Amino acid sequence: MPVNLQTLCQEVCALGKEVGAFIKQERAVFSTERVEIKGKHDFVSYVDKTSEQKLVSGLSALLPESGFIAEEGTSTKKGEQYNWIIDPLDGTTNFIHGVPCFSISIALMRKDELVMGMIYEINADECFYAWENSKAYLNGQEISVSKAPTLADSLIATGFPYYDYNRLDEYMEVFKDFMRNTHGLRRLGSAATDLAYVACGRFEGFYEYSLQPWDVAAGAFIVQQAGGKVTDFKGENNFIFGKEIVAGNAACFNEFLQTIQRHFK
Ligand code: 2AM
Ligand code: CA
Repeated sequence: MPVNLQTLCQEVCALGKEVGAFIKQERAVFSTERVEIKGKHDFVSYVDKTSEQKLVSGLSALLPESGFIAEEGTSTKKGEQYNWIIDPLDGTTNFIHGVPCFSISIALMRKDELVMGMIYEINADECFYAWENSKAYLNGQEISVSKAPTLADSLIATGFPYYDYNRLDEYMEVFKDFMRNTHGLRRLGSAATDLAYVACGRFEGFYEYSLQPWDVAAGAFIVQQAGGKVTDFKGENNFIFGKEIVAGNAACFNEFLQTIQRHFK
């Protein structure tokens, strides 16, 4: 039977909100003693892992033949046609410190193509989503990227490098350039939320390197469906697995990308 992506997307939103309620409830009783260290600056807790288990079991029930690319490795099942790319908690450092910006991010790929994205920002109860050939939505309202025509009219989001410091000098040059020539920069600490904010026009652009597929897949798709553009730093399409992403509104995307390329050679 063909998959009805619109219905599936509604079910994914409901699942995201349900797991989001669990994360919110755990945040209220969370203690930093429960944090495990995956690597330098790399934290995870039972909240990330339990949330991922809930998502994997819920998504498997919705689409039994599907496989997973999931941050905490709950399932490594590969789907022949459909694979979910999921981050059960994007913005773990914020979660641990009680800073209210963290999201659940779920994308669906059919073969090599993104066909659905859902980001649920838990604190503001904001659910961003889109499916193949749809518009993009925030809590039932259609959204679109901003129409700001130039970088000078733009608010730009980024994430700071947390490893691969070899590229830090280039990163800082881009940062200085945007500091001088835009409305300013923001660093929320959740790439999924940054991308959702580009999709609904709060930010004109977002760029970061060293991100993983589960940080960006859903958000990149929602930005595209909201009329925005997404590439890697070369201006090409390898932004899900290529660990570099530039996303922005259509109007000033070229200026945005050129600024990044001037420094990241
Ligand atoms: P995470 O919270 O799921 O780990 C912020 O720059 C982005 O980078 C977030 O989407 C965050 O996702 C990701 N990230 C991954 N590992 C990180 C780390 N060790 N420190 C900061 N951000 C990290
Ligand atoms: Ca995560």
